[in-house]
Amino acid sequence: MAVAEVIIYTTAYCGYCIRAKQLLAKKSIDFREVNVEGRQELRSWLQKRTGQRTVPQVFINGRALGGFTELAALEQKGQLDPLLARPREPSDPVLEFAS
Ligand SMILES: N[C@@H](CCC(=O)N[C@@H](CS)C(=O)NCC(=O)O)C(=O)O
Repeated sequence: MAVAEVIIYTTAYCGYCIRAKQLLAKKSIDFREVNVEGRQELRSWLQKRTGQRTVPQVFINGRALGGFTELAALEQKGQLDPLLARPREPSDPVLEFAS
């Protein structure tokens, strides 16, 4: 059972976002979804924070993981579950835009 804080930044018509959410849902992982559409300040923050211009962007316990491709690669290598199993700690980064 996942206990980490998972936040995924998305837009509505985004195939990679759907695939990322499906992967998480298939694993019964609770996540918070933040739609960045029409939120320029949030989009700018996200680009600065991740160095990426695309969505989705997935964060686990405040750390940027990447998009669907990175999420799926971690899952395939068996490296996703350990990240999801670790609860958020006070020393983990706080996301300025988490809703
Ligand atoms: N490799 C990325 C691809 C993500 C991607 O291409 N997302 C599209 C939307 S589905 C996007 O943000 N396109 C806008 C752009 O490329 O600027 C992933 O796996 O998440």
